[in-house]
Amino acid sequence: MSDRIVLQGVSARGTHGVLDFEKRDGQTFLVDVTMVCDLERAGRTDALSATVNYAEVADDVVARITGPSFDLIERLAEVIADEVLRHDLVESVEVVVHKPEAPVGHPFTDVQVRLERANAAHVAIALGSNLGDRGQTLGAAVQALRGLSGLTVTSVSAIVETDPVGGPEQPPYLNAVAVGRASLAADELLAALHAIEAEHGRTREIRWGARTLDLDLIQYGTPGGSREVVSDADELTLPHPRAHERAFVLVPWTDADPRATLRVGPGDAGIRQVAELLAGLDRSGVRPGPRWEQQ
Ligand code: A4P
Ligand code: MG
Repeated sequence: MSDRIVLQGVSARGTHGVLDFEKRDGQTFLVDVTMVCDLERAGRTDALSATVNYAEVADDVVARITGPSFDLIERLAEVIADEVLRHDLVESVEVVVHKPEAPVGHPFTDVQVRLERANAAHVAIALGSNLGDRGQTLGAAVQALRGLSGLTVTSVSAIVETDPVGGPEQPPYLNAVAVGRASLAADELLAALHAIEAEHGRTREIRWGARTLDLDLIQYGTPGGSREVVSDADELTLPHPRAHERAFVLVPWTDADPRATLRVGPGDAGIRQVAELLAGLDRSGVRPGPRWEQQ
């Protein structure tokens, strides 16, 4: 694939840097984004919906430059790459962050960080625990997810404590959601999640009963995108059939990814913002949970 959209020199003031005055006074950052994507359909149809809107990408870049301060331009470049890769059409992206006013201590013309990232299926994984040391188990589970080859975890929610929904009488849960990009196929990812559950002493006696660790694959692939998997198979139902009605999934999911969407029915009309679905749910059983011990 050699088609590309190149957006160069998007600039704004930001407060990224290690030194106090950089965080206080700010300086100019410039960003170049090169998106590798198949542009033939856009070229044939002349439809904006068949391509990536570079004005939207520029908005996202500026929002990240002017957003929360990072110490490193490596981190700024990484979060910009994550943002660009939300567009399913983008197969890979190169991001360059320039910091021409960096405190280098000598005359210089530019310093830049350049990174390249490949796209994959965007996934959401729900974590739950209501037996044993729940916080410790969730932390270890996130570490195990980060260690999976074929999965890049891009964001993890805060932990929430939740009243149990369904099943026999059981203790309250800690829940969280991790989102990322998977090059593992959906069934391979589910098998990896089951292996992590098993490492944490999960046994399956009572469906919906208490458990040390539950890892559910909520969604595989962006709804409406080329990598989306929809399945009604018992061994792997996608999207997860109960996620849309569960505040204990949607609250942490919007925390990890405020712009997440979920398929609740067929076609484009069946794709909904997770934040919107959540607005219609009773959230009274979901409370802030403990801080992450480690992840
Ligand atoms: N399976 C099919 N689709 C999927 C999928 N998308 N992700 C199959 C994960 N697994 C999927 O799951 C049973 C079978 O579902 C697996 O063999 C898998 O191949 P399980 O984890 O063995 O059993 P489970 O967790 O008891 O069932 P399930 O259906 O995952 O239960 P839920 O719906 O997740 O409910 N209340 C609160 N507050 N917080 C919770 O986390 N969790 C549950 C479990 C109930 N109440 C809760 C919570
Ligand atoms: Mg489960």
